[in-house]
Amino acid sequence: MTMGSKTAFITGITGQDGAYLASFLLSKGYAVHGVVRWDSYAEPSEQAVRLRALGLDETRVSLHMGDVTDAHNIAALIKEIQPDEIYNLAALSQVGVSFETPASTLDINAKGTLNILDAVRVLGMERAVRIYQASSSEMVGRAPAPQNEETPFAPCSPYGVAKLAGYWFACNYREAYGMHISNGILFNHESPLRGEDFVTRKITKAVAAIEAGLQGDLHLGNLGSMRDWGASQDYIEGMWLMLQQEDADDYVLASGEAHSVRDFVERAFACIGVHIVWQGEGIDEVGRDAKTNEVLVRVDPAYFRPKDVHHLLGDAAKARDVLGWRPRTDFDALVAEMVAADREILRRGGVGEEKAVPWSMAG
Ligand code: NAP
Ligand code: F7E
Repeated sequence: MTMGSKTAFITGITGQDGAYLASFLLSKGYAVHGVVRWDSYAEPSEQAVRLRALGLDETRVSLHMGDVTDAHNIAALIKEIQPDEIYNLAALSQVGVSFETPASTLDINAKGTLNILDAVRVLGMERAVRIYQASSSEMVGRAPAPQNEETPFAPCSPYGVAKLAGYWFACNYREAYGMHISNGILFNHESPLRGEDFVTRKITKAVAAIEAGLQGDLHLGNLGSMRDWGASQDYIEGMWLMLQQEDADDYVLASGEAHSVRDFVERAFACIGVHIVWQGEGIDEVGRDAKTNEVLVRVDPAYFRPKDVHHLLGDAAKARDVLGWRPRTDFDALVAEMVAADREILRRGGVGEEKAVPWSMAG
């Protein structure tokens, strides 16, 4: 396989996975292009904070103004960039928020996907481009664990429903037009660059703030929820591997281990030497510091979702056998990395968006 002359186009390049993927593809010699949405911040590249955290600026990645919900814009960009590979990572990715904004979630996660696939078809680039579609374990939703590529879909949120539409568009365009499109059915994956309102980052940020005396306690929703958490840096390599196969296909990427939110809290506090003991039930449950008896974790119904997925546990045997993909980071290492990164941010005095990036932990 010849490297060095390929061009990749990443939607969602300013997100967690997009930043790590851009960095990974650059290390493989790709020319990397991405879409950045207009926003009202003073600096045009304000959203590129994660890219900058990995040492990537506009001399290394080409950023184009755009939006996946705008079919004309996306077609024009694909025509201009002439990518060999497209990674469609753009999404409204916060499941809880998707209950508040179901229509725009559908526009971005489903119609946005269709816009990309159809642009490639209309431009006559069906044979020239390989496409990765960021599908999700939220599509299997309430199906019993463990889940794999054969598990019947049962989404539980507007996010899951919209992702499922995107998944089916990808399958349909692959079958109807012979396009090389692969769905990655990815289970939760995290990192120091994770958005701060996902439960893992919310916990690790709070642990660092509580240790520094900047926060009293941590309010969470469903503590019993089970997730299969892996590391973003491992999963983006699986995305790339899917596009290097002769034939397009769909693959689960997962760690194969499930932990509860409660487990994550315990592990994160353990990183700062605090042992959490749980008391009470339901909304009265609290997590106390075993040594001081201080309440550090409380349940807040404000964080309950209208419907939640309770138990995600992925079986990534197909990715292991066909792609040779294996996660390298285990649960304890992931939590430790995220807590260390959030402690480092505070050590450097970071409080605002710009500083809320673990510069020293990245890359
Ligand atoms: P993320 O950090 O939330 O990033 C989402 C990206 O999508 C951001 O760059 C965002 O841009 C961009 N975006 C949103 N709406 C857009 C639009 N209309 N046009 C163009 N770009 C738009 O998500 P992530 O964790 O990196 O996840 C990457 C993808 O994998 C997403 O599709 C997500 O749904 C999917 N996924 C994630 C996980 C996970 O556990 N992380 C698991 C399964 C699937 P702004 O910076 O402008 O907001
Ligand atoms: O929630 C519970 C919450 O928001 C995990 C996205 O990347 O992975 C992610 O979706 C669990 C849920 O991620 C809080 O109810 C408790 O059961 O971190 P999360 P998610 O919903 O699993 C999938 C695979 C994706 O595709 C998505 O894009 O934790 N939980 N208390 C809480 N969750 C949040 N956010 N905040 C809390 O306070």
